Amino acid sequence: MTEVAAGPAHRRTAGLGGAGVDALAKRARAGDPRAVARLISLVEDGSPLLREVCASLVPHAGNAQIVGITGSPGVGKSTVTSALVTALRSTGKRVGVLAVDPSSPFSGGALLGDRVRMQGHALDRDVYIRSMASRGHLGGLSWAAPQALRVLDAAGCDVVLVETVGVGQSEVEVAGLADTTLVLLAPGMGDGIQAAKAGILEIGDVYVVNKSDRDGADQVRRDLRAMLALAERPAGGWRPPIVKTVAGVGEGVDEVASAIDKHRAWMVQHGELDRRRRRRARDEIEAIALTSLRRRFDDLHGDARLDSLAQAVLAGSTDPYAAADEVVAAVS
Ligand SMILES: Nc1nc2c(ncn2[C@@H]2O[C@H](COP(=O)(O)OP(=O)(O)OP(=O)(O)O)[C@@H](O)[C@H]2O)c(=O)[nH]1
Ligand SMILES: [Mg+2]
Repeated sequence: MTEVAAGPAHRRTAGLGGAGVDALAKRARAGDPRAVARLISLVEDGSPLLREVCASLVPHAGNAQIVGITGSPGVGKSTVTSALVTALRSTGKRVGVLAVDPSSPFSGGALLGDRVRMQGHALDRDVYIRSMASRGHLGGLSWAAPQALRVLDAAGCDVVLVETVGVGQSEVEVAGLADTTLVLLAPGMGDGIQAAKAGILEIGDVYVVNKSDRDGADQVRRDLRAMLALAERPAGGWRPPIVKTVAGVGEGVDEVASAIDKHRAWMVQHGELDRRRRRRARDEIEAIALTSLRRRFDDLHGDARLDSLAQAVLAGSTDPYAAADEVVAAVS
C-alpha cells in the first residue's frame, strides 16, 4: 500500500501555478504516490486549481474499472475490500482504494480503522489507499468523488474500489459512481429489513452475504433471493448473483472477483458500461454547474438581494416568480 495521506492545506497547494499542476499531473500519471496524494488533497480542499487538474487528467482517464462497496456499518466492507485487493494483486492488477465518508466533516479519524485493516498491503507500491471526507462540501460526494476517482484512474489503477462509510443516502450515491456495485449483508444485523428500507435491492450488481461463518447466513441469502425476485428490474437485465463470504479468511472472495468480472463482461456486451459512464459524466457536469451557480449566487451577495426582493414581495410590488427570475438572471 502506498499511504497517500493528507497534509495541511496551505502546504499542499503552495507554489502550484499552471505549470505546477501540469508537472504534478504528469508525475501522478507516472505513478508517483506523492503526486497522487497531492492531487486528491486538492480535490478534498475544493482548490481553485481543480479545473486545470481535471483538464490535464481527463485525456488519460477512463481505463479504470470502478467498483463500489456498500452496506451497513460493520458488515465487513473494509475486510472484503482488503481481501479483494489481495485477489486483484495476485492477477497483477494495480489497485486504488478510495474510502469516502459523505456524512463526516472530518477526514482521517473515523477511517483510521480501515487503514489499520489495510496494512497487509503496506509494502505494495501498486496499491494506493486514500480516505476522503466530503467535509460538508457544496455538492458533497457527487462533486468530489468523481474527481478523486479520476486521479486514481489517470495514475494507472486498473481497478478502483470505493468503500463508503456512513449511513443513509451513501449507498445510493456510491452506486452512481461505480461501474459495478457490491452490496454487503451479514447475518444478525437485521439486514434483510434494512435492504428493503434503504432501497439497496435496486442498486446491487453483486450481493455478498459476509460473515457466513455465523449462524443465519443461509437464511439471509434466502430472504435476499426472495426480495430480489420481487424487486423491479428491467426484463432481460442482469440478474445479480449472491455470493457467500468469510472475508476475514478470504473465503468466497475469488467468487466475488469473478462475479465482478462477469458483470463487467455483461455490461460491455449490452452497452450498459457506456450508458453508466455517460450518466456519470452527466451527473458530474450537473453537479459542477449547480455548484458554480450557487457560488456565483453567494458571491453576488445573494442574501442581501433576497432580503430586498422579499421586502418587495411583501409590499406587493413584485411576485415570487418575477423575483426568482431576477435572481436567476443575475447569476447566469
Ligand atoms: N465473523 C466474521 N467477522 C468478520 C468477517 N468479516 C469481517 N468481520 C469482522 O467484522 C468487523 C467489522 O468489519 P469491517 O470490515 O471493519 O466492516 P465495515 O463494514 O468496513 O465497517 P465500517 O467501515 O465501520 O462501516 C471486524 O471486526 C471484522 O474483523 C467475517 O466474514 N466473519
Ligand atoms: Mg470500513
